[in-house]
Amino acid sequence: MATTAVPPAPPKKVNRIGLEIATYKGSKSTLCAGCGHNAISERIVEAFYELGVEPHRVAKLSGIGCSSKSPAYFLGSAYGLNAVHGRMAPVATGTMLANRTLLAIGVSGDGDTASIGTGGFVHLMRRNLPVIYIIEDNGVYGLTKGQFSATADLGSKLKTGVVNDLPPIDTCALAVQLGATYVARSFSGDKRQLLALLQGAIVHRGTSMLDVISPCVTFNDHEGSTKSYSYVKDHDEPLADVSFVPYFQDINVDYEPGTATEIEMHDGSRIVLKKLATDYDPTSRSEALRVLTEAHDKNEIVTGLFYVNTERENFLDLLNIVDEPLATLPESRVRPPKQVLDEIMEELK
Ligand SMILES: Cc1ncc(C[n+]2csc(CCOP(=O)(O)OP(=O)(O)O)c2C)c(N)n1
Ligand code: SF4
Ligand SMILES: [Mg+2]
Repeated sequence: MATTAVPPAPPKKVNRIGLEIATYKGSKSTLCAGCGHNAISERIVEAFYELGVEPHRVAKLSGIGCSSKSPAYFLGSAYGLNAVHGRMAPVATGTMLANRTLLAIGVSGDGDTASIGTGGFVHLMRRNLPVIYIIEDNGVYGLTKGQFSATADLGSKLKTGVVNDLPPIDTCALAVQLGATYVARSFSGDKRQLLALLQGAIVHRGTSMLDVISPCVTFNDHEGSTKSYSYVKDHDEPLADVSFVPYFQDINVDYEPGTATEIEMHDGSRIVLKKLATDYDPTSRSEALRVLTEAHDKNEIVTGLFYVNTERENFLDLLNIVDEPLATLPESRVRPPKQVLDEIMEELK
């Protein structure tokens, strides 16, 4: 009797450090189907997988909100701390001071950042703490049933007909003005742009602030909302076409001379920005603030990389923080010797 040989299973696809994409996923999402936050988690999984970051090197931080639940849905084997409302920034600061070898990714909401967490946000930006700070921006407090947040646009309407009568806080303009060194806006529905911007943020050694417009399908996806899928698709004006080339891939991105800007990141990776309608210099803070102010005045949604600065010293270098996790340092390295204390006492006599 003839036997049919069972074909061998196809080899599993792995990244450059031999891990499958499943290793970069987290628990099953409990957010609403179609929520923009789910798409952002998917891009985070892809970005870390493609760059071959070891998940145990990553610390995930968040506050409270549907957005702040997201870290549960990516990098299941990374460290994680889900803090209280508006406290992602201080917790991220403490984490990086305690162990600078970690790669911190913080996920916050527009409510979590632009109201209760504003103090922590502004100080993190001005310190240029190395962290990827993502705002999953839907213009509402999704978790508490859809009240306007401080990023809601003037004139935007709730389902009940209530109109927002306050101007929005532009978290990108604030971040640029305060000193963050990688500032971008994207849309959860723009897979390509968001993935490239996330990869750039992962290799950047300073504060990367990504405001990602992320529609709330349950409370803010109707006509009259300026953060709905259809509104953002119709009004999205990308500054440039963004590509990311990691340092370990020798790829040449094709472009005509003079039609693109290449930015070399600390590790040798490159961000290539192909010009679209306008000429734009992402290394100029004043250009970034001009574009953001103009977009605000014209009610336009401009997306892309607004500002990048690979020169400014980050907070950990400024403080001369040692490489070893602080908790592992022996007493002899964290406590001044007796002789130093004696000298101080002498001076006080
Ligand atoms: C100190 C405190 N105040 C208020 C709340 C209630 N609360 C929970 S989540 C939230 C806002 C969430 O909005 P956002 O950060 O935009 O996240 P989203 O749910 O929209 O993703 C609020 C006000 C809380 N949990 N703690
Ligand atoms: S309520 Fe809105 S923000 Fe929260 S999970 Fe549902 S769609 Fe997402
Ligand atoms: Mg929100």
